[in-house]
Amino acid sequence: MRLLLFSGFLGSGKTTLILALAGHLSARGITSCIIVNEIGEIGIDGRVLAEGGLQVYEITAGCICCQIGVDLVRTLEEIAARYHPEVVMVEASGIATPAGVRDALTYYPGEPFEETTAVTLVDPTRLEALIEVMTPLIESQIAGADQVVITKTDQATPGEVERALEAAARLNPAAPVWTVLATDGESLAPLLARLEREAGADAGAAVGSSPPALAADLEPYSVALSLVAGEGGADAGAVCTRLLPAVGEECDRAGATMIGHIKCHGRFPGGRVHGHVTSLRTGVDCGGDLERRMEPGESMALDLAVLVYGLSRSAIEAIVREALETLAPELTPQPAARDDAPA
Ligand SMILES: Nc1nc2c(ncn2[C@@H]2O[C@H](COP(=O)(O)OP(=O)(O)O)[C@@H](O)[C@H]2O)c(=O)[nH]1
Ligand SMILES: [Mg+2]
Repeated sequence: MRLLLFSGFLGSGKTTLILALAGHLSARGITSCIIVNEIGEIGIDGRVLAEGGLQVYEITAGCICCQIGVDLVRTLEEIAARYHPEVVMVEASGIATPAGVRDALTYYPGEPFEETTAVTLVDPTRLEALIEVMTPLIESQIAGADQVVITKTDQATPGEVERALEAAARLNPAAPVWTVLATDGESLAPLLARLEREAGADAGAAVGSSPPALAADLEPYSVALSLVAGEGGADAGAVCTRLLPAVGEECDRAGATMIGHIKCHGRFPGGRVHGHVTSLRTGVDCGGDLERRMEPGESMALDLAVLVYGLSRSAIEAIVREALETLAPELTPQPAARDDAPA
């Protein structure tokens, strides 16, 4: 069993790349399992990945690098015993570093996970701002990588891509650097082929030391809601096109120092929708059955996660509550607990 570890700040594109790689590996008959570590009690990525028919384990109680490394080791043991896949892909939380996760892996009692390839994703549209305010985290994510992947080359300016390449060369001159557009299979193909080889080869990277705790002013907020369509029915995509931008803008107005990742995943009788905001500049990115109408009385099970810096959980909760009012009377939160909410 080989381990591919994906690090990178919140919203840098880890889940998107893992989905593409999982498809690539399975098309070649290579068995894989995925471990997703998301901070906050409700895992959205796990749901998205599992919908792709993948074998997914979620760890949401904290960060596997700084708080709950033991959960990662236990999960790996369980996967090894149950499935013995050829490849395990780990999506580290956005605030984890490869060195921190590698430290946690030293507690793994067996042999199999000594070969770990660390892949760090870099979002060039936010890199400069992030390096400024979160220097140790962002620098050690890049420095600890065996492969550096610069994503979102479609949204970034040429100057931003250039500066991301410079940062990678400065912080980690030995690592190969890839520039990709994750939504374009052709742009991803060489990287996927390389990761497939890494998944089968001994990468033998050095073990670093963990940086200090880095989550100081990030209070992750997540919530599972039932939203009921009013008398006129509802636009299923409204949670993505209206709710998420409203939450992002209000967080900004309330003094958030950095938007990490605001994301949602909704299921309703006619389909599902998902949306992401990683910066106000690039706006909301959404997908799924956005055009579907919900009939009056139908309900949507919505998972929402707000990972922003510099606001308290209670402030974020109030912002979400108010933003939900912008949907009224189209979609109204139902007070009763949802029966399909993740445990
Ligand atoms: N335009 C563009 N969007 C991307 C790219 N890669 C990822 N995204 C989007 O960035 C957002 C965050 O991606 P995700 O994979 O969830 O990031 P994670 O938090 O690192 O797992 C989503 O809206 C993705 O669709 C890319 O190469 N180009
Ligand atoms: Mg993710």
